[in-house]
Amino acid sequence: MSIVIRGGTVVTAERTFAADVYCENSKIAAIGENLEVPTGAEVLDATGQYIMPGGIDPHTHMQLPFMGTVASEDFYTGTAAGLAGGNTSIIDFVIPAPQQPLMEAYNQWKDWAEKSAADYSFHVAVTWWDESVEEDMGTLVRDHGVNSFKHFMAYKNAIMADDEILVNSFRRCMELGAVPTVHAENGELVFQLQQQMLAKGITGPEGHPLSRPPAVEGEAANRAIRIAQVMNVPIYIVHVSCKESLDAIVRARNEGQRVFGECLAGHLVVDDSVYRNEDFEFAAAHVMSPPFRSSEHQTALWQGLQSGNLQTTATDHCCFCADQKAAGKDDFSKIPNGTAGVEDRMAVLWDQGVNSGRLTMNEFVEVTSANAAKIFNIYPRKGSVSIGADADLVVWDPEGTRTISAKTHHQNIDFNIFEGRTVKGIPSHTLSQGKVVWANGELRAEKGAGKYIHRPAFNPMFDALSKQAERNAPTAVKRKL
Ligand code: DUC
Ligand code: ZN
Ligand code: ZN
Repeated sequence: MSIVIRGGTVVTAERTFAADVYCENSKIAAIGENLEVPTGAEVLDATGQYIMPGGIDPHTHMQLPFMGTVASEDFYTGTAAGLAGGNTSIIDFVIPAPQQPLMEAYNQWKDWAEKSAADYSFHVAVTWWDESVEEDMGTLVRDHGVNSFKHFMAYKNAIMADDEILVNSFRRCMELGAVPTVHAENGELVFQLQQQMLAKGITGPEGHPLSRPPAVEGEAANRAIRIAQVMNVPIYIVHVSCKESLDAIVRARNEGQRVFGECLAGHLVVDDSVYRNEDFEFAAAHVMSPPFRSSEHQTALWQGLQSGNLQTTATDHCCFCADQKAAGKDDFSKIPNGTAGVEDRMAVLWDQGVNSGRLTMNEFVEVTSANAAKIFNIYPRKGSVSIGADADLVVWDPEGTRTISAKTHHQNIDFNIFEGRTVKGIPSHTLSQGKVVWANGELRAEKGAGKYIHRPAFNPMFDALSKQAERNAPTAVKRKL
């Protein structure tokens, strides 16, 4: 199976140049002008279009069992919808129930993900702690290509990781060469603020952001970053939604700490007025955590991306339909948290980022694929257009437009947080493993075609960190008796 993409302009994180791209056996085999290719190769005309690495969404939750229900999007429908939007890989989350062995949960998620239409990988959440967790983390890193572990600092009485778990797990991550990631919200504060809102009679979705103000996120982000500093391990903060968290990241980065930040397409363009809408279905459909914020936070997030203090964009794709959201009709704290976006992230980022001049095309590639590939150690196999890389590519039509709507999207959810937004700049074609899986509106996703991506432990970065720790190591004071 071979294909040549002719006449386009290649855009990578580093540069922009005119070239044909030839793919053979799922890999990029040649890049250059007027390439001579074997007869029989399929030809795709990309005149006037950009050839970029397919998107990597480093934060999705397909078919997640959560808050008494299960996310409506499964690994097939979700990855297929991603392909329609130019997204060719996801990193999803294995989330063990408290006391559930990590390996058991990992095997369960692997099983569910076999139907994926695009390549996928897993962060594994640490939701509890004992020696078996420590051991399983080692097995996951050594034998299963997991190099990142997730910690929910919120969701008290469910999957929340307290400071004891964070310290133990971060230390273990450092030993293993794995990156700890955190959902940064102070779970105790959220819990108590929820009770306060309900006691005041605030039971509707407007109570959701009131119980999760920016300070709640900023405190947790700062705490996680400082724990990581003491444990001498890098850290990745997922879905940074507000200035307070970003400030904590910037402070630590300015001090030389290795801190990475992700923001969501939704947080960049949707504001918190949605929670005050009188229509319960509309407001509840936007309930996700952390919540959408007021516009000054959006400005801060864009600045974070522009300055490089935030490196990745994601979606936290976690779909619940109206009948599922109705579980919180009389109590906002019971509305399943989650919104969709895996199909829309790239177009929203291009439309609001590149068309507005906030991001260059190369920066667009950085924040939609290359940086995630680097941080999670799958670069240049993913996130690049280079010889030997996986042939996961998007052919981007900068003149094409689409009006986003739940009526026409491919995501398995009855709502779209970007509803009615007309975006300019859309994928005309998506290639996964060298095969055209999206062609001018035709989705050719294949159930089970996606492959599991092994992500090796990140030893070079950790070697540097342990050298730094040795330099800074305290010594005992010799005292006279
Ligand atoms: N936030 C959500 O909105 N949904 C899933 C989990 C999370 O942290
Ligand atoms: Zn989260
Ligand atoms: Zn999430």
